Order: sequence, then structure tokens, then C-alpha cells
Amino acid sequence: MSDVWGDKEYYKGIGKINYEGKDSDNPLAFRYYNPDQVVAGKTMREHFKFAISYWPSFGGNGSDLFGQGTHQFAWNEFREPIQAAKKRADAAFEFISKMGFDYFCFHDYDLVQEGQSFTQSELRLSTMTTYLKEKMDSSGIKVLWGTANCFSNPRYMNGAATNPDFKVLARAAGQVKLAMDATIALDGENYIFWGGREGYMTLLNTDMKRELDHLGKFLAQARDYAREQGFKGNFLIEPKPMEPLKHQYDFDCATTIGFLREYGLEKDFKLNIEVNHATLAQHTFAHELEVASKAGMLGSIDANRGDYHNGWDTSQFPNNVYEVTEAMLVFLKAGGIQGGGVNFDAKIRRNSTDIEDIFLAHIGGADTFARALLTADKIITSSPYESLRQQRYSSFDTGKGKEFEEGKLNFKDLYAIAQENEEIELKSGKQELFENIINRYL
Ligand code: XUL
Ligand code: CO
Repeated sequence: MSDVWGDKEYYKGIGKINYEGKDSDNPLAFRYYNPDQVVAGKTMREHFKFAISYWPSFGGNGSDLFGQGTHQFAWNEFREPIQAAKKRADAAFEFISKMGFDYFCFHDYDLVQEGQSFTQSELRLSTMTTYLKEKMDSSGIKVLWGTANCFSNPRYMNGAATNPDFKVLARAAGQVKLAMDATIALDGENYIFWGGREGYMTLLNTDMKRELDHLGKFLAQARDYAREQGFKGNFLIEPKPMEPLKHQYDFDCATTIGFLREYGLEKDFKLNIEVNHATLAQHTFAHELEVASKAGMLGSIDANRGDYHNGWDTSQFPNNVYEVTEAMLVFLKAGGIQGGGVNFDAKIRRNSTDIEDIFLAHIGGADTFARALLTADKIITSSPYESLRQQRYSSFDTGKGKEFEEGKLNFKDLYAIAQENEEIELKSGKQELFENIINRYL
């Protein structure tokens, strides 16, 4: 094991996290996430493909706008960029192995600090790609997705692919090329675009049509480049309505699907849905999954949660079993996610300063998803939920309703039916019954 971790064990005293069942009192054990347990025809491991996010778990130190870092972890103490990156990778691989997860996700400059020049960044990335490849080979840990951070550097303050300055757009393209090269070299299964600065603060200085046309072209060229390099995975867009910008172009799933179709990208691109982004868009997580699933674009999930009393992205670990169960109903009915997995894009709180806190956080998140999956499966297989839902639409299963669905009636036919002027009986939507079914199976 120690060759996977490097020469130092960072999480001393914490061993492999195992499934111990719901009656276990051990806080460092899974109580619901049993990787090899089969639910609806697949193991939990296959359903979820749980991934660790490099950036919230190994990128920050707990600092916020009001105070300096509180996470004094040993791998954070190195200053020379390559050495720091290697120590961080050692800690990350030790953590992922101990969690028993199979995947991680990264931004280019999570792996190593961006260089002073483009060429220096390219060199640093390639050094780290080689280092990670060895660790992946010896541990069996894989890349769920890679991406480029085209939002932190000041050059992207007015956007990356939607920047009004062509030089910035070209620089972003160069950066995305390198991030794609790294993802492909590490056999990454998907490539993500989160348009952190793709949007605007005020329309007064913005040509929206031109910006969106540029974004459409940029994404098409990026796709063509990666396909030429043999990349077979999904390209995924991660919608978010606001923060950092006032208006982000990928507001929510529906908006993003419209954009992808307008620019002819719908065959290669799917969606990566993040729970807290859904909340910020005033949607439920389940709603966003349903919109994506209906369009055949349910590609991946960024798992976290927001705080209903705050209006910003708090990225806490998932813990609301009721809500995740609603989401797992959509997930199971869609036959799971296509190509992606469940990536914990969540961070421990600033005052969670113990070495074990990051384990507790991921255990809680995995158990929430597992418990919700088990509940959703029971609801689908043993409750009247599915038949009650179908029954609501039964007037379209026979007679004139069926003819309408089959396109055999026109608007005048509907008028004629209306003229028959039959008394229409009120039919209850039974919302409370549906809600009670979820609680009963929790
Ligand atoms: C930001 C966010 C990103 C993306 C990847 O809110 O979710 O971390 O997941 O760029
Ligand atoms: Co995310």
C-alpha cells in the first residue's frame, strides 16, 4: 500500500473504511454503502462510481473571506510547486484507497499550481500526469473526469470562451487542450466544462449573441480535437445559474439543453448535475435529473447540498435522505447515469479541523446516497407508487386519449370532444399519498 501513498502516511490511525451495516456504532464505517450489494441489477459500486474531488478535499486550507486557513494538514506545507503537487497526490491517493472509492476528478491546476507562463504550466502538468499515472496503475484508482480551471486566473475575469478579447479565448483553448490531453493520458472517462465565468454581470457591456456563438464554436472545436485524439467518453456541461457571475449562460439543465441543441452539440454532450447548483436555480435536484434524463443527457452528478437559509453555494456534504430518495427514483427510472458517476463536489466546514473529518464527511455522503437508492428501489418494486403515477395518465391509454397521443386527432377533433360537454370529474393528484409512500419506505 505504501507505494500508493508515497513515503509518508498522512491519515495515521485511520484504516480502510468498511461496510459494517446499519447497527454499527463505528463512525468510521459505512452503514448503508455496501459496494458489492446488488440493487436493481447492479452493485452499488457500479451504480454510483463514487469519486473524490481533488479541489474541495485537497485544494483549499479552510480560508474564507473573513479569515485565514484552519486546515493545517501536513501535505499543505510544501511550497515548491512540483513537490507540493506530489505530496498532495500522495495524500489524495492514500485517502481514496482508504475510502475504497474507485475514482477521482480534477481541474488542471488542482494537480499542480499554474506556471508563470503557458509553457511552464504545460511542463508541470505533464510531470504530474506521469506521476499520477504510476499511482493509478498501482492502486487501480481511475479518473471519472478532468476539466480546466478557466475561471480563477484574473485573465478570465470577463469570461474564457465568451471573453470579448480573442486572445483570452485562444488562451483558454490552449489550456483546455492541455487539460484534455492530461485527461486522455490518464484514461479519464469524461471531460467536464463548468463555465464559471461564461455569462455576464451587466448587459450594458455585453453582446450576448456573439458570446454564445463563440462558446458554441469553442465547444465544437474542443470536442473535435478530443475525438481526433481517440477520446470516446462524454463531454459534460455543468449548469449553474449564478455565482460567480450574476447571469451564467448554463443557468440550469433546460437552458443548457436548449443551448446544446442550438449549436448542434447534443450528440456528444451530456449534463453533470450538481445538487447545490439546482438549489440556486430554484429547482429540486430531482427536477434537474428528470429534465436531463428526459433529453437522454443524464451524464453525471456532483453530490453536495446547499443551506436553505443561505443564497450561495455552500457545497456541504449530502445528508438529506428524503431529497436524495426523490432523486434516486428518477435515477433508477432512467436506468442510472450514462458514463459518469457521483462526484463529491463538497467541502468540510472551516472548523472541521480533525484529520478524520474528511472521512466522516464522505462516509455520510456515500451512506446518504446508498440509503436513498435502497429506499427508492423498495418504493419502485414494492409500493403502489409506479402504478399510481401511471393511473393518473390512464385516460391517454385507450380511446380518444390514445388517438391524441398517436397523432390521429387534430385541434378541431379536440374541439368536437369539448363540445360533447361531458361533466368532468375532479381527480385528486394524491400528493400527500405519494409523499407518505416515501416516508414509509425510508
Ligand atoms: C463550481 C463547481 C466546479 C465544477 C468543476 O460551483 O461546481 O467545481 O464542478 O469546475
Ligand atoms: Co461541481
